[in-house]
Amino acid sequence: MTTDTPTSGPTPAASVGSSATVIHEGLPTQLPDIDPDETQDWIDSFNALIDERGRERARYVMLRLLERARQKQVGVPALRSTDYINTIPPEREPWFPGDEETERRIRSYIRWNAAVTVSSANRKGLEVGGHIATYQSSASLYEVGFNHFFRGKDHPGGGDQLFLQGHASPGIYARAFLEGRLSEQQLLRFRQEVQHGPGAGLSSYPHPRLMPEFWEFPTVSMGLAGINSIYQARFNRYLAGRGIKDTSDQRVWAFLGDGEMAEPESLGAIRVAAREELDNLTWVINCNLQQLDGPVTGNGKIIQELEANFRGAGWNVIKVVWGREWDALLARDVDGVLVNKMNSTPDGAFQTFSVESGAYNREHFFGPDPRLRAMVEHMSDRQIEKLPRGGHDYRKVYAAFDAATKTVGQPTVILAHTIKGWTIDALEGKNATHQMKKLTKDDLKKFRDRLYLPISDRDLESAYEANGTAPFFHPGADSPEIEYMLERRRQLGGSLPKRVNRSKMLTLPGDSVYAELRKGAGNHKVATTMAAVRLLRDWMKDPEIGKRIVPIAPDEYRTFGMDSMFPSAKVYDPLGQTFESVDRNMLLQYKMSPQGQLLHEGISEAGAMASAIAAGSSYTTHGEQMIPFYIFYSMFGFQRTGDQIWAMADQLARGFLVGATAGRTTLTGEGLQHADGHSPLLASTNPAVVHYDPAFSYEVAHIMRSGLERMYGSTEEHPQGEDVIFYMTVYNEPVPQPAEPADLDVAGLLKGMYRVTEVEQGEGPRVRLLASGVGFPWIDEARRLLAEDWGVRAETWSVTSWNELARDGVETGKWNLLHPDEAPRTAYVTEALGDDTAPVVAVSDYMAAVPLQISPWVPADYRVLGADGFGFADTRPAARRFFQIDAESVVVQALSALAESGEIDPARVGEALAKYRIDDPTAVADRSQEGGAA
Ligand SMILES: Cc1ncc(C[n+]2csc(CCOP(=O)(O)OP(=O)(O)O)c2C)c(N)n1
Ligand SMILES: [Mg+2]
Repeated sequence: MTTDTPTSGPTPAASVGSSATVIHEGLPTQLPDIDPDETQDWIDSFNALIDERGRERARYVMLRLLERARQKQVGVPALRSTDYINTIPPEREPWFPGDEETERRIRSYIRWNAAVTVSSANRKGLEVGGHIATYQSSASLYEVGFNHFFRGKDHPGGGDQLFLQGHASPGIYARAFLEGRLSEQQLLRFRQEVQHGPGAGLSSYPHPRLMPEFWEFPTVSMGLAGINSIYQARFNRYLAGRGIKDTSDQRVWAFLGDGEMAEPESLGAIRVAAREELDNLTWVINCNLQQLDGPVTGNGKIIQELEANFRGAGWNVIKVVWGREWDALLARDVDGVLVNKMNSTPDGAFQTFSVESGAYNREHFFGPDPRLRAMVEHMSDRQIEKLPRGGHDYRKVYAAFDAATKTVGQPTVILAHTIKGWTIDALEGKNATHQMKKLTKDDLKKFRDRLYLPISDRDLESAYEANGTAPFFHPGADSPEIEYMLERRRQLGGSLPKRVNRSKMLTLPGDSVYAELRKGAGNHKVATTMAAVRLLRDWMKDPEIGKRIVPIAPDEYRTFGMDSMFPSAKVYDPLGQTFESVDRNMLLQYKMSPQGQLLHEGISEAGAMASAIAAGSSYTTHGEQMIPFYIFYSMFGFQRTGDQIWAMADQLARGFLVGATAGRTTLTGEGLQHADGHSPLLASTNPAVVHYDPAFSYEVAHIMRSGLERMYGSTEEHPQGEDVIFYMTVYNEPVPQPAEPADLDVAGLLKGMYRVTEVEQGEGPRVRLLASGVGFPWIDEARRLLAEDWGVRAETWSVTSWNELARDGVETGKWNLLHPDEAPRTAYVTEALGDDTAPVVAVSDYMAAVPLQISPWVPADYRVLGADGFGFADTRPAARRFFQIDAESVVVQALSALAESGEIDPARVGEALAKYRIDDPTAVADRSQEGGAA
């Protein structure tokens, strides 16, 4: 339990691990009253207290009783919200070990340089935007962290992990400038990452991909820092549980905005952090009561609302609402009028009070109640105006951070009340701060005065005339301030943020592990999902990489045939298994363990993605290569968590995303919401994602092997592995699995297409049929029908990746554009299909746009069939007939192409249509299917 926060946290009886954990708001009234007279005495005396001393006093006594009950370990339910005051009372604040005045000066320099960075990025003719006000509200929060708490990469414990508010980046750059990590020129090139050459500019927000030695965690998509930080902290525990790394002395810090808390991903996983007792996690929410264009909850109180949410979820909550100047006032508040005013003033009003004068505050905040007015009679208007919010009081913030790091058994959230744009008069508390990106000469002068900076009017004006901005300020590398801040960072393990890659590459398994899949399945039909899981299981037995694999699934392990891993690999749970499982007598019983390898995420694709990101970036965040293998319903991958996959790419995380039950017609019976006809297209939009859609188990083997080699192996071009993510779509439909052909074109397979069957010798028209994934059997059948019924010879191609083929085409075009004097290159599709003129018909279980991606490079008549439109529930044959993607539809499409080119009599197309009735799904009503259940 917390030592410094007497009014926070659940009661000891409700601590995790005890049976009372599940009681959230229980009242003991259902217990039989064993002494009604005694109970009545207590109630009577409480009534008397209210009658004689009033409700305020009664409330006070009740709160004291609750506090006492907690101290005495009586399990009363926790309060969900407390008064609108600091959680840590002044008498419990710890000694502050720093030099407050030096740290104030450092903060001033950083504030100044941060604002000038943004302002100069908006000088005339450049105008690339930026946020000024956010960092000004959170400067104290960050600086307490940097000077006293955040441990760097060289700290013996391994260092802390920082998720920073993305649009506070100017402040983080400004600190790095003072520390000598960034130059003035780089600050001037904020948000200009290309025009000055590679690496010369600074990225707008924390983008590890763009600044790979600086930023570690991308955060600016609101909400993702919340959920990702929780799963990062959990993954740190997992690494320790698995015996891979001691992470016990590492802390995850996440800085978030109060507006950002409205994103479902912000609050959606907080119960996970509480349930798993993540006391290695601290959130700092910068409660400036504003988002971009207005108040967060003008009529409400965001700090109170968040407090209730977090307390209800089981977090330790520390509110830092008021600066020290309020302490004396609160100490005199014997009637509770001040607290009452604080409790009942809505955020919108506080925002107004923050921009108005002392006189206005005296009149409207203190004024209406004579007792309140009297409380500030001794103060000048100026003093009243200067009464600060808690998040700007360095010592109060220090006390909160200190308490957070000493809290055991719970994650902590610090709710810091701040003012947006604090210290810049032109911005403070205004709704339109986001629009103001540039400071005028006057604004800058006032700002300088407020920060007590030794910059002369002349210097300021001449810089302004020269480039529309102010000069940066650096006190000199040997100034006491810089020496102080550098010394603090040395003590704490080096500068932050910083990204390092200290991992060792892995020795990867050799041929033998792939032999099984390459053998095929003889007469059996096997789904590609089963093939992938089979190989995964064999990988997990490998002495080198086995323990580094992190299987992840949101609830669906059984669906994907992975329940066989339960008894051996076990499900990770920090508490182990405290109960006898219902299936304990079964072979494949559910088994939990603190050393468990499987991450079983509940029904949270967002949580599963956050785990995949943590595992996939472990090579850099922990120096330990881990291999996430995240398997999910393909519909709920890119469609639902695409933004997280984008962040995964930004974080340079690697790993396998496996869209199982892929396709619009394979997941028979599930229908519209489940039937994925487009995830390859969504995947194509992420530049780091390499998508494959294998048809055969031997293709699965080559693709998974290539993924391992590219991401976890060392090559000349990528000695530390490639920053890509493998996305593989696999199906639950059993299909024939031929053995790998002896002369398999592996290079073609990995580039995206290779020929499976050659056209037969002989006379007559020819077509070429292309299919991916589960569509291959359709073209195989079409080939037979074309030959038997229509005398048309067809060759078949397996397209393993429409996306990679299209990318190659685009890149080839660009290369040719830039090299007019050299022999033009040929796109791989064009090269593979050669100068043959036979028409090409493509089909897949996705919308037509997926195969259409390659059309510019197909050197012949190109026809595409696709599953366009919403899915529905029915058998596979019915669905395929409905979309016109089955074998018969391929035949009609092929004939139609041949008729148009004059190769066959056009009447034959009508004949085929009449024969197959491809426009009529009822024609397949009695056709059976196998292996339907998902
Ligand atoms: C998902 C997403 N939506 C919108 C934005 C645009 N955006 C950037 S900052 C911001 C306001 C953030 O407000 P808050 O979280 O309160 O942070 P503050 O600047 O007040 O500290 C918004 C909406 C974004 N970055 N991400
Ligand atoms: Mg805000």
